[in-house]
Formats: sequence, C-alpha cells, structure tokens
Amino acid sequence: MTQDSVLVLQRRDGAVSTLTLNRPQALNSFTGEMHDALMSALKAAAADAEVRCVVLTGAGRGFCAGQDLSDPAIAPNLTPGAAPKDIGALIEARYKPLALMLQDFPVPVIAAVNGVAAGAGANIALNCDLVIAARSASFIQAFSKIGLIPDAGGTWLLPRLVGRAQAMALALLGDKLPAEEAQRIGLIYRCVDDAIFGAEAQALAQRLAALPVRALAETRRAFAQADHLTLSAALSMEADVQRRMGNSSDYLEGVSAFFAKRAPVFKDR
Ligand code: T3D
Repeated sequence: MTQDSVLVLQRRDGAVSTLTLNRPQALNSFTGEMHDALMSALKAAAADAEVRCVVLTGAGRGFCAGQDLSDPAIAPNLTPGAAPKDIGALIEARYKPLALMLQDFPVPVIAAVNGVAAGAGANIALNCDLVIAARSASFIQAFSKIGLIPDAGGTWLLPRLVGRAQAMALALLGDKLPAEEAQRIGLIYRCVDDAIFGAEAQALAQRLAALPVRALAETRRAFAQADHLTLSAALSMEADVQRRMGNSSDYLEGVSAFFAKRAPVFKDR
C-alpha cells in the first residue's frame, strides 16, 4: 500500500500519536472508507497505553470538507422522483459514533486545523479538546448551503462555544470564518502563523502528554456533566470525581513532586 492510498496516516512521536486525514484531492472529505480508517486509528490509539495525546490534522491545503458529497452511498440521486437517500442513517452510523468517541477519549485530542474545515469537518474538529488552527485556515458551517442542518454535534456544540447569537449566524449564513476570528469569538483555542503551526501543534501535544492525562480526560467529562446540573449537583459531582482522583498514583506523584521541588512524572491513563 502506498502512502497515497492510506486514508488516515499515523505517526508516533514519543507519547503523541498524530492522525492525518489523507484525501487531499477532495479536501479530506469523508467517504465510508475514511470513516472506517479514522475509527480504527482512534481505537488503536485509545487502546495503546503508551499514547498520551492524539493530534488530528489533514493532508494538503484542507483539514476536512465534511461528507464527500460524491460518495454514492449518500450523494443525492438528482433524477426527479428518485427515492431519497437516508442521510439520517449515515449520521447515526458514522458521525454520531465518531463524535461520541472523541468526547469520551481516554487522553486529550487536539484538532490541528491546517486549512479549511467545512460541514461535518468543522464540527469533528470542535468535538476535540483543543483546536489550534493555522492563520490561513477557516471554519464553515456549510450545511445551510446544501439544505441541511449542522450535524456531527454542531447544534449542541456551537451555542455552547460561542453563544446562541454567533452560533445562529454561523449556522444560518454558512459564511467562511477565518481562524483568527474563530479564536476571537471563542470557537477555537488558538490561531498561529502558518510558518510555526505544525511545530506549535506538536509542542502543545507534547505538553499535554506530560500532564496527568487521566485527570485531563476526567476534566472533559466533568465539564460535559456539569452542563446539565444545578450548581449544587455539580459541586457533588466534583466531589465524587475528586474522591477517585485523590486515590490515583498521579495525585500522589504530583503532590510528592511539589514538595520535593522536582518535575512530576505522570504515568496514569
Ligand atoms: O450526505 C450528506 O450530506 C450527509 C451530511 C454530512 C455532513 C456534512 O458534512 S454536509 C457538508 C458537506 N460539505 C460541504 O458542503 C462543503 C463542500 N465544499 C466546499 O464548499 C468547498 O470545497 C470549500 C469551501 C470547503 C473549499 O472551497 P475551495 O474553493 O477552496 O476548494 P474547491 O475547489 O471547492 O475544492 C477542491 C476539490 O475538493 C474540488 O474537487 P476538484 O474540482 O478539484 O476535482 C471539490 O469538488 C472537492 N471537494 C471539496 N469538498 C468536497 C469535495 N468533494 C466531495 N465532497 C466534498 N464535501
């Protein structure tokens, strides 16, 4: 198999696994095969005890242009009167498991958005823990332009990230949002110059990998849970999680390292 035919490239640098969507000729839009390849790569990274952070990025000038609209499995049959394709089944079978997997991943996942991220491609990036983007990258809720609604978690994520007014404008207008603006409105963590983007994304990943990654994954879960709790219930939830974390060897290591005035070495996962 050549590098060109591998739909998701995998690279390991120490504890960081970098997964690169690799259909640059179609801006890394998703086919069924690429979905399968990404899910297998994510499952392998989740099962590998040595992996402490995953970076998801794209080959070429795009990050991901969402669903491949020419894929015969989902492309609309343009013949008048032809039976419509069941896009809902595709979402249930592909995007829902992918979004849930990212939201429940055992270690932090960074979306390193190297170029345009459109439709489900944008929302898959937003399901990651941190989104870092090259200054030339952009985010497009392209759905309204083809008569659809935001999917891959878009209706849930967008208002939570940027508030209802901005979310609604992004979803209804489908305008291209430059990375710098995406950072300004709080849609993404950070936008950096193209020249340093790759190095910055990897440095961020190495930094996360050296932290107590189990606590980072628990932080993500706690944020998600707190979303639908009262303050009182959230305080109790925090107590429950902290009780478990307080029994972890990472907690012991962190506090020991603090008093010994040395750098901690975290090992839990
Ligand atoms: O079936 C369903 O729809 C289910 C729902 C799934 C969830 C979704 O993701 S729906 C949203 C699907 N995505 C889109 O609607 C985005 C479509 N793409 C674009 O609007 C533009 O390509 C971009 C704004 C992302 C980038 O524009 P630009 O001018 O930089 O590039 P381009 O020339 O349009 O694209 C380059 C090539 O990639 C081109 O192929 P060609 O002409 O060089 O052979 C283009 O056709 C191809 N491409 C881009 N996006 C897709 C695609 N091919 C198939 N599917 C795509 N989504």
